[in-house]
Order: sequence, then structure tokens, then C-alpha cells
Amino acid sequence: MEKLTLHEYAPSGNCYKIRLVASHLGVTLGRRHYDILNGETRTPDFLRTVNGNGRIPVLQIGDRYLPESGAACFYLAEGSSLIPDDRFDRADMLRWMNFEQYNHEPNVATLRFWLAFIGEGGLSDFQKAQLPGKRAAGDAALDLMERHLADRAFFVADRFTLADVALFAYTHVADEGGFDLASRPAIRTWIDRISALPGHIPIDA
Ligand SMILES: N[C@@H](CCC(=O)N[C@@H](CS)C(=O)NCC(=O)O)C(=O)O
Repeated sequence: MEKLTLHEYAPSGNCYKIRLVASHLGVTLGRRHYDILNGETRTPDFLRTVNGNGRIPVLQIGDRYLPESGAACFYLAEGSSLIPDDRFDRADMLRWMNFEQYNHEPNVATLRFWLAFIGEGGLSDFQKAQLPGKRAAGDAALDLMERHLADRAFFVADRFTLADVALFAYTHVADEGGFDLASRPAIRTWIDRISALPGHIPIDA
């Protein structure tokens, strides 16, 4: 396999998804750190070479660059048990990964970043005005997960897949954004189940 390097900011859940997949598959990743709080992914060199979208994670494969956490997880997991063989299950996995990117991450992850990393006092008026909407949308995403997990061990196909990876990354630290997991027992059981899997690593590993 070509050399793999993860361009990342380690506390980011999006970056953690890729490290978690690599750990489950026994794949070694090189790691290159960027300080996103100081604009290190917005330099002309980064935009030209690594990701024109100015964001990490980016998985570098040899001399090619693959932005977007879901795409990078998919690249690593191709041919493994983390991607279901069944056509419907594979599409259903993508459905949850898309849900994570549209309904979950922009709310659950953004509030974590704003409140735990920047701090409420450092937010712009525009960001402050978005807090209630993001809180409500994040709660709605978590409620949907709670209902789905009420009678299932994993999101798709009765086993651990990229759908679980995508949703685990920011859900297990959702309390850092002020979201309540105590009242969501199915999510807490699922978090414990995933944390106990062989190959699991914590976000700060
Ligand atoms: N959809 C992207 C989101 C990437 C993203 O939002 N990255 C954030 C950190 S988690 C970032 O690079 N922020 C720095 C910036 O926007 O300057 C993915 O899933 O990888």
C-alpha cells in the first residue's frame, strides 16, 4: 500500500474517524498536525496543495490528497467488514454517513467546537445567534439516533460499520457541546459497546 499520512487537528472528531478506522484495520497512518485555531489550513500553500476547501482531515495517499472524513474512511475500509457486502446495507450505511454530515456534525460538533474550544465569550454575534437553532437541531439528531438504537446493537446490518464510526466520533463527546446523553440510554449503551470493541482507540490516542 502507498504511504498514508493524515493531515489533521487531533481533537477533531472528523480526524478521529479516520484514525479509528485505521486502528480497526491495523493500518498505520503518519500524522501531520495543523493548528486550525490559528488558520494553518487556510494558508495559500495548504489551499493549493492539500485541500482547496481549507479544512482537515485530509488523507494523503502517496502524492494524492483525499479530503472529507467519510471519503477517507471509505478509502481505508474498502473490502473490509466495515463496509457491508449487501447492496441495501451498503447504501443504508451511506445514508447514516450523510445524515451525520448534514444533520448531526454541523450541530453537535459545531457546538462542541464553539463552547469547549473557543468558549462562549469568544463567539461572534452571528455565532451566538445560531446557538439555539444548533442546539435544537443537534437534539433532534440525537433523538433520531436514540430511537433507531432502541432495538439495535449497531446502525446498519447488525454489525459495526462506517455508519457507527461516523456517528460515534462526535456523539461520544457530545456532552462537551452541552448535549445531554444521560437521558439517552440507547446511545450510551451503543457508545459502551463500540468502546469495548477490539481495535478501539480513544479520541485522544
Ligand atoms: N465535511 C468535512 C468537515 C471538515 C471540517 O469541518 N474540518 C474542520 C475541523 S473538524 C476544519 O478544518 N476547520 C478549520 C477551518 O475551517 O479553517 C469532513 O467530514 O471531513
